[in-house]
Amino acid sequence: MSQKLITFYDITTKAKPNPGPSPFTAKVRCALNFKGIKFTTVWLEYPEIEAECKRIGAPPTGKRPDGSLLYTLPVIQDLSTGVVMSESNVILEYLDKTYPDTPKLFPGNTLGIQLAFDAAAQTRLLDILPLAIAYIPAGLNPVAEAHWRSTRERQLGKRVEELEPKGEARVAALQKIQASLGEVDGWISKSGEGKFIMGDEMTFVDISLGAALCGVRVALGDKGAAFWEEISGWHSGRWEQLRKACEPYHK
Ligand SMILES: N[C@@H](CCC(=O)N[C@@H](CS)C(=O)NCC(=O)O)C(=O)O
Repeated sequence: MSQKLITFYDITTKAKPNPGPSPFTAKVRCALNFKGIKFTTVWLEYPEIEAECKRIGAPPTGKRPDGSLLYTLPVIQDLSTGVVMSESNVILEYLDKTYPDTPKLFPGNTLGIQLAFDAAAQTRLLDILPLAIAYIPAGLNPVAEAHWRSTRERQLGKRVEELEPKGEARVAALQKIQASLGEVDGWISKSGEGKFIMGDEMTFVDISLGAALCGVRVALGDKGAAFWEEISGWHSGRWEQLRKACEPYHK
């Protein structure tokens, strides 16, 4: 595969040319690199996403609270097949089927079981959000920050900074995160000594979790480094190890 077959739409942040904090675009970026599929990135600011998705025919992925269609990234356009797709897990499934000679995200018959595992694990990871979300706006360009805040804060009914627990509430939130991640660590540990859910072989679940952790680390930046240090010390270093395993693909 010498030509760049895939156009990959990702979200611009101040981290550019490095990727930003979106766990969903990170998942597709990591999967493309893991598979060695050549791609070019089109970077979009948040307010540009809807118009560009409509222009290229990328389907909406949901609805906003007011009932209007929601267009999100990641999106890929595959120049070899003409396919334009949104929805990260659907994209990964497509890449595995369309490029069978590249490393497998879903080896054997593991598609269903891995999707189910990931869905359960991601709900546990979401507990991190209240402690990380307030760091995201600092990484966005002004035009994107206004859009990002207005969509999120309208839904939340408060500023994202107000979500961050303080004092005793923070201690309790950290305990909850540790317990939730502990559950996931327990499940992965059942697979044996290897770093990954399938032992030594990296597959979809590891990329999905590792990419999300890469995103969290980017979101936290220097100001939130102490929180990441804390997470890194839990569960025999499981989370930093997963993040590090994905880091070479998060580029
Ligand atoms: N279920 C979608 C979720 C993607 C998603 O929520 N993307 C966010 C960025 S993290 C987005 O593009 N939001 C557009 C907006 O807020 O206008 C997927 O897995 O691809």
